[in-house]
Amino acid sequence: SCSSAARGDDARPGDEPPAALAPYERLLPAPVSARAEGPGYAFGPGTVIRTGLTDDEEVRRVGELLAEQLRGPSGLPLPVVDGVEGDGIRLRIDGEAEGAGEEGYRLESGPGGVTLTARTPAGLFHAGQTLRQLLPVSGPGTVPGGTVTDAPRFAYRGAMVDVARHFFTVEQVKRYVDQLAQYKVNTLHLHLTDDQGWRLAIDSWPRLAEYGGASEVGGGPGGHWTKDEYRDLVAYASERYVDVVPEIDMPGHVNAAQAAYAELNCDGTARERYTGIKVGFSSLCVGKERTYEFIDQVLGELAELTPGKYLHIGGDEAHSTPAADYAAFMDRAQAVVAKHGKTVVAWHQLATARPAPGAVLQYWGHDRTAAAEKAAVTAAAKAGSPVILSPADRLYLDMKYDKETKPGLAWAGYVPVRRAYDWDPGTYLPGLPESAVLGVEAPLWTETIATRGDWELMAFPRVLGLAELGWSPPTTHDWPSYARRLSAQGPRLDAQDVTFYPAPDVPWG
Ligand code: TNX
Repeated sequence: SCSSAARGDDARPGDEPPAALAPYERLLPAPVSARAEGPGYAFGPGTVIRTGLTDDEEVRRVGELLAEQLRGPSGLPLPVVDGVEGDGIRLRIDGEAEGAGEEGYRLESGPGGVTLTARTPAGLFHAGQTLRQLLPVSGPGTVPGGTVTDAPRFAYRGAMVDVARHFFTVEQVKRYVDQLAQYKVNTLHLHLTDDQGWRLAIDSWPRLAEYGGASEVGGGPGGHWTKDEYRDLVAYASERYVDVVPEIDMPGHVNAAQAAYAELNCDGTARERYTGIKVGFSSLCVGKERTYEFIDQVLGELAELTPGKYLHIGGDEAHSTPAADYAAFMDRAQAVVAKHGKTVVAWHQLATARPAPGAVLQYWGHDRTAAAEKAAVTAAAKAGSPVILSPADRLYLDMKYDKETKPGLAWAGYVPVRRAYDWDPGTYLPGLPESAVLGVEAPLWTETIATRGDWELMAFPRVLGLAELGWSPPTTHDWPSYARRLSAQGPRLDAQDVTFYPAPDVPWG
């Protein structure tokens, strides 16, 4: 792949990476505890995956998926069978599994096999991802003897993609889901609409996707997803224990909708399509009743497509909406979300209006964000709004790594790999206790990103830092150790044909 070509010129075949890590030391995200002990389990042609009782269909599905993920690298048949007795890989649900919580697990490896135990199928899925990392990148291999006990630090570990600025296929998004889920990321936030394009078919307003979807930054053809394609993506993510949080951005970032429907404009005139990269120029018509019929129907259809509990309503950069109008609009938009049985997520600007009880705020400020703006977020958190941290100068995957990075923006500064990882979400915002932090999310805005290669180059390896910050206990936080573990992921990413930036601050082998 491009990454190995870019870095490997003086490495000879057979060279070990500097200080090669033993399997239990290279896990990423770092687990709560991992201990190597005694002889391990050798995978071979006879290895089976045992998924307990026949009637537990979900565990069976987790087993099938794990088998699929291990077959390619190992070259083994790995049949999935019922029952738990006997050698091999055993998946066990245990309602009492200590310390496991909703997503945690225990992995025990010895000569007779590897036992994965969790309270939930999600926990078993995560255990399976750990097992993948304990095996070699290719070939059957041996899982060394030992035990891993693990559970996440934060409930929400997310990544966002903006499919509005540039359109991407469902297939490409699924590929990202697989890449993320193997590092225990459990939420995919989809930025579905913006000035440049509307990407999801809405039955009651068909021109949103048909006309509003047929454009993108730079003047390309754009595109949109049908409801069936979208349902398929949501189901695919859900089988990998990734929840989809869909976003319809409002009251700003709506030019595509206003180009499709004249009635969404205060002056009753349809807007021209927009293919540039400015922000903050469009606004829904706050004083018009039709606006609220529109958001009710759109969010109603979206809620029906969404098994998860969150709907994201944007609320950022509404520079063309006066503050009082913004607050009045967001009151009504939040009520619409509640009416459809969902919980609001919005960008942190909602803190300056009136967040509904329990509305989640997504903070996207940076080190130079005004103290008053940060204080509004912590005040809302004290009043009951959980916070998702997406600091732009840490987790924005569209920020350039350094001045050499071709795609990307730099308004929040450069974000090298170390900067993306080396901070603490639990103490990041002054006055925001860790208990108010729902989790972390890394957004990928796509004004400058139009291809799978650029997408992956910007996301990898920084999104692994997000995965680690979201999952691993703070006691494991240590840049040199993280950098070594990250370097150990290089060959895995290469084997999966992931384009990643061979960042100079990481000791790649
Ligand atoms: C800010 S972050 C935006 C987006 C841009 C992004 C580019 C946020 C809530 N709004 O509209 O795409 O910066 O980095």
